[in-house]
Amino acid sequence: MGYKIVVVGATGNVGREMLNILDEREFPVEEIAVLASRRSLGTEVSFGDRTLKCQDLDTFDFTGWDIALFAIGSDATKKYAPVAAKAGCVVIDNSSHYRYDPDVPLVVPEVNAEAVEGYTKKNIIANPNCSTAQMVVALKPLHDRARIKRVVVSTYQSVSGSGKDAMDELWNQTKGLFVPGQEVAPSVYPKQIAFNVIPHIDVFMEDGQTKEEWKMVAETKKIMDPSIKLTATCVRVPVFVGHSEAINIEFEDHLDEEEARDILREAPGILVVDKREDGGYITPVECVGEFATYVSRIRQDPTLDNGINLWCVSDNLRKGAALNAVQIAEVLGSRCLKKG
Ligand code: 11C
Repeated sequence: MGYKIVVVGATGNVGREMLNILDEREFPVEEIAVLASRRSLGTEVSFGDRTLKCQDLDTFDFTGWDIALFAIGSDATKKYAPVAAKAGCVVIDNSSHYRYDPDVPLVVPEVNAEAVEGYTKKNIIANPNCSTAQMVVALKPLHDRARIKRVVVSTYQSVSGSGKDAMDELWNQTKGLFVPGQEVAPSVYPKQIAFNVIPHIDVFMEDGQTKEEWKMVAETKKIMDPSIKLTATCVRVPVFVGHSEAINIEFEDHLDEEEARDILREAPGILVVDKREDGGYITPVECVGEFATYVSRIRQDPTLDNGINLWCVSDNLRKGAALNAVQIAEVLGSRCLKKG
């Protein structure tokens, strides 16, 4: 016996990955519906060896469905998630709309799986931002051992985080730079992304941080520990898929780099690739389509009493979005919505 699953936003980057991952992980699906906005009605998407036709989100009746994986923008989520939740269908939401709501758990299963049980207040569980998800997977086992005081993180985020139009902009702008007359002006991004980097993700806030940077702070505190101090600089890079992060961590207690490496090797969701030689680390193109969060370049920070540096890479459409949402559904199923 399986679950009746709805994927909302099934034609987008994340929605399609949700379908792939439900299939790859053999999630017990009894019935599945794929929903999209009216302009994508009838669009076909793949689910394993089946082809599914998108139905209208506006008129869909969520009654009798168990779990809805939402992968649509915040405004649409605000409108439709309460409709699904009220009909008794548990929403797992990938947008930022509910993340900071104290009545909605924000969950990364490797870190705070038990928080899923708080879904009952609103029938909604939030999925974190991609840059937070992979980082907390790497931070949690180290925090458990040596208590993190402060984190300084710089991100190198792929354009798929901004959606399909941004991937097209990188592709067309890159080609256009070599073909006179076919140059492509920035449109999704405020500056050229091809052969460039842009220190700006999401909107600017009053204090000079961007919202992406603020999210990393707020979400780490909610998922892991409110006492952790964190400062981030988030940068868009001309990579299609895969976010990378250079993370500097200051601990309360001393943590030797060898022990940090051993802890991370044993930690759930992590693969350590850390040979101190040419190519002995992971880059974003190598993590595409993978489930793991990769950690490389683990080393002592000699400028701190108790400091470690590391490099963390993951598929932002997977661990950063669709995979984490499916993992939440797995935990919800095994802890709260048992079938059979
Ligand atoms: C990016 N992290 O790479 C963003 C995408 O809050 O879910 C996801 C935004 C979010 O642009």
